[in-house]
Amino acid sequence: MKVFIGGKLVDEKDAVVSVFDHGLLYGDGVFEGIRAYNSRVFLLDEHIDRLYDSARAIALHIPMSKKAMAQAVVDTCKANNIVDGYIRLVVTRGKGTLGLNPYLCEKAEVIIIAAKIQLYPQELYDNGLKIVTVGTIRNHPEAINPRIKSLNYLNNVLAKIEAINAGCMECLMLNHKGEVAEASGDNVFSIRNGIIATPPSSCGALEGLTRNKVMQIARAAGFQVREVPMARYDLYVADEVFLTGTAAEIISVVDIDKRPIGDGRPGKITAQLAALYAECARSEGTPIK
Ligand code: PXG
Repeated sequence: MKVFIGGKLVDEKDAVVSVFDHGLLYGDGVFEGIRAYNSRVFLLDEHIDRLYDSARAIALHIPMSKKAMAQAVVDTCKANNIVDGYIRLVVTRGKGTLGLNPYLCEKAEVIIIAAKIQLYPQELYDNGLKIVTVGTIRNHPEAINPRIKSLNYLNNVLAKIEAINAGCMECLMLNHKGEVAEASGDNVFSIRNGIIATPPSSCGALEGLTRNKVMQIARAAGFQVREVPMARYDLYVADEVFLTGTAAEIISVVDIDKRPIGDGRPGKITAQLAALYAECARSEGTPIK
């Protein structure tokens, strides 16, 4: 495997970072998870825009133009013969001292890995996920704003640990006000009486690109889509609930905190949206070749 690091493509074994990199020492950096389908990079410009917004929010200067970054993603895919794959784009603060001061770090490090991912087994796409609400709340927006896709993912990791300890593969996270925020690595949607709803990013959700795409697809298909604050109650009484994410794509939730959602089976509208999403994924995007 070839990895992009230090401005060039190198062999996997030579793709190393310093132990003084603040990405490692402090989780100081930003990242994106991107999909490639059918030899095209899906939503590439949107991912790059979000990456640069995240970097701006943490006062991190990315030493490459957006155009050069997009080209580097495509080149890394090409070098690894990616047809369908998962790309991890990471920008760390770079090598610094053992002190916190990010201004002492020389230069941000840009890393691009193009590989594969399968988040959940097929069985869970067929039968749906069971999730639980966890005690770990989403980061307070004035501590680390959840809209920043930072390398500091302990908040999400702690939530994931609680989910797994409870026998679930994903969880529901609330914000500091007790409102529904999102899952540990996915956005959450409800459907009731044909109306599709998801919490606004101000409730502690990452502005997921899959979320945005699903809202766009749903509106184009004639559904009413709302971004509204939600309580767990709204999910418990929904007809359908599903999660969205680049890695997870669209997956039904059939049980939350031991309340079956709807009839306890993956819903019809969710399946319709998943089919429309799959069609976009395979036909849109930036060509790799
Ligand atoms: N919320 C959070 C907190 C995320 O990390 C999403 C929502 C979905 O966003 P996109 O833009 O991908 O639709 C994410 C992204 C994992 C994993 O292993 C998940 C993400 C990133 C890295 C790893 O579950 N999700």
